[in-house]
Amino acid sequence: MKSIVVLTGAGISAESGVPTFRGDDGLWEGHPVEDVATPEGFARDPELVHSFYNGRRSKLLGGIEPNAAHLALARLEREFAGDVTVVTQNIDDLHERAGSRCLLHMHGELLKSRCGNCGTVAECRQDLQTGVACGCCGKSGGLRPHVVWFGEMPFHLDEITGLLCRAGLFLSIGTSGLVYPAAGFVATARAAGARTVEINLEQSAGTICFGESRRGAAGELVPAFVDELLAGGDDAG
Ligand code: BJW
Repeated sequence: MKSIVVLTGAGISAESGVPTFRGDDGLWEGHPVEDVATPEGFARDPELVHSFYNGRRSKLLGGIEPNAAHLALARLEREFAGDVTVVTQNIDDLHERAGSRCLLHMHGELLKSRCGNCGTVAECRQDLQTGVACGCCGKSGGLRPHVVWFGEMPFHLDEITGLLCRAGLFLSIGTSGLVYPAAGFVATARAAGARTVEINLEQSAGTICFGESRRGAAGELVPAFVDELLAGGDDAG
């Protein structure tokens, strides 16, 4: 029995009301990406970066819910006879709230903070500010969102590479294919012999790399594809 690796991006959470990054009304709107998603931007203006993430955290905690695509992936993990791992670029917690358990957050988690002084990662459901002290080392000024910015090393890469090399199916959902190393996962999986399927509203920068592309909203296409996989019409099973 082969395994399935699912890569998700901002598009899977769009129907839950979380803006994507690169859409017309995307998350970067009003902010050059270098100001809010690089270590240099944080060093230059930590309050701006905190306010960007504080706004997203309070929105996430204020009524955003998983949608049909998140729920379908959790069902796939429960009911598929082989292993299913979701690798998400998203920092929201919608996959875990939907019930996914085998889940890797390669770009970190919005509901965690990390101390730049002692490295402690802690749950964080409140606003962060530069004056907040770390609960572990007691120093203030070092806390930052536990996320991966441009120029930083994503998390779990060795484990993800191993999974891609053993996958029977690589499914990519709602990602632009612009940001590496995630954008290169399809090539790794394909070289290892996996079936590769993309689900996206539009053509992405990575579409050409996939064996199959399905166009439309994740909330409709993911449940339908999961039904297909569980009915056994798939060569990963
Ligand atoms: C729907 C939908 C619906 C909408 N249904 N679909 C030159 C070449 C190659 C690489 C580089 C380069 N120069 C620099 C780099 C490296 C750099 C990089 O990739 N830059 C590119 C911009 C060129 N990468 C890095 O720095 C990474 N680290 C790194 O490389 O370390 C060194 C290394 C070396 C060797 C091996 C491994 C590593 C780190 C990248 C960190 C990215 N961080 C962010 C912020 C995270 C925290 C936060 O959330 O604020 O991650 S940036 C942002 O982009 C976020 C996302 O996870 C990521 C990807 O965005 P995503 O998910 O694709 O969203 P969108 O908005 O772009 O697209 C949404 C898609 O959904 C669209 O296609 C829509 O059509 C679709 N959609 N609604 C289905 N309802």
